[in-house]
Amino acid sequence: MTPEIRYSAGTRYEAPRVFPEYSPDHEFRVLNWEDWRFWRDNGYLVIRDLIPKEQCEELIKVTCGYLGVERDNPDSWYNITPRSAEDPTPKSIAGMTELYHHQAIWNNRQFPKVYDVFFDLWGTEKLWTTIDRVNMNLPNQNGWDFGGFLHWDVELDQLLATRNIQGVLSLNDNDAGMGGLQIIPDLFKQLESWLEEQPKGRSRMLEEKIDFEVINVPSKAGDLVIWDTRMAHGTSPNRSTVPRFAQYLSMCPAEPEHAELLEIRLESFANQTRPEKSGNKISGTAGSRKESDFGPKAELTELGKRLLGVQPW
Ligand SMILES: O=C(O)CCC(=O)C(=O)O
Repeated sequence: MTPEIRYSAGTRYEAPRVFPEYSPDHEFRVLNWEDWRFWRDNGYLVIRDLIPKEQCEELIKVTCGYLGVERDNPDSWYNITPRSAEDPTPKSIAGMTELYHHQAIWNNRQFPKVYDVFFDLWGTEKLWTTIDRVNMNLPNQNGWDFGGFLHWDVELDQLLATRNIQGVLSLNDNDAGMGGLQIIPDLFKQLESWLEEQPKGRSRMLEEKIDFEVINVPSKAGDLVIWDTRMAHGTSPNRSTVPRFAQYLSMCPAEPEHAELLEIRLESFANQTRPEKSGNKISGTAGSRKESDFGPKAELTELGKRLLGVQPW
């Protein structure tokens, strides 16, 4: 039986893909050879100052507006109960906020320098953006207690064959301990032998203590942090007094020949909803708040239309 195709953020993480091979004299658009080497050796990379601070600030404002909270008023942050199956509020305990299509989100996706970074990473011009959400990860205080999580987004039996890039754009400065991305680079480097020791069918959630160091990746507003999908990763607890704001953002080779996926993407944009097919097991539950009640459909540039798929490459 062919396994069911799984989609995440409007893309297919397990699609058969290859990373390009470059030589030191390769002409990158944004990255350089040292970045490239670091990325391939360590499975993650921080790309500094990619998005102007004003665009980050705008999206923080939009996120707070959508959630009905005031950025500088801690009393207002904890009014939304974390999403559950019985109560599909627009935000999870980890801060995952069900907002996908606001103009401020698309402005970051269709920002040409972001596209140029992913052109460098994939070595092809024909890219699609992920259609992913934003995050407001609250400080653990006032009884709010988020312990963080670590996981992979693909099943472990598919992991070694997967070539995919995930990414998160920091909207505010994110020092270690402020609830940002956490990863395990040493496990990434020894993944094959570690997997050999795992029981068949083990979960892709990493809940037990392991011998590898878990690191936080500090970043500044406007930095994009990318990681290889084979990297165990997740959101860390916020032990500061300031919320962490971020937008999940990545790109991958376009798959217009995949009619079902293209339809999911176009419908998601047209209806201002999360990209999904019924039965998708990866994403969380939908928020109760509708994006279409919150703002008009985003205007796309020529690049944005191609990154969505409404305009072919
Ligand atoms: O909050 C983060 O930076 C990590 C998010 C994450 O685990 C994911 O996108 O799969």
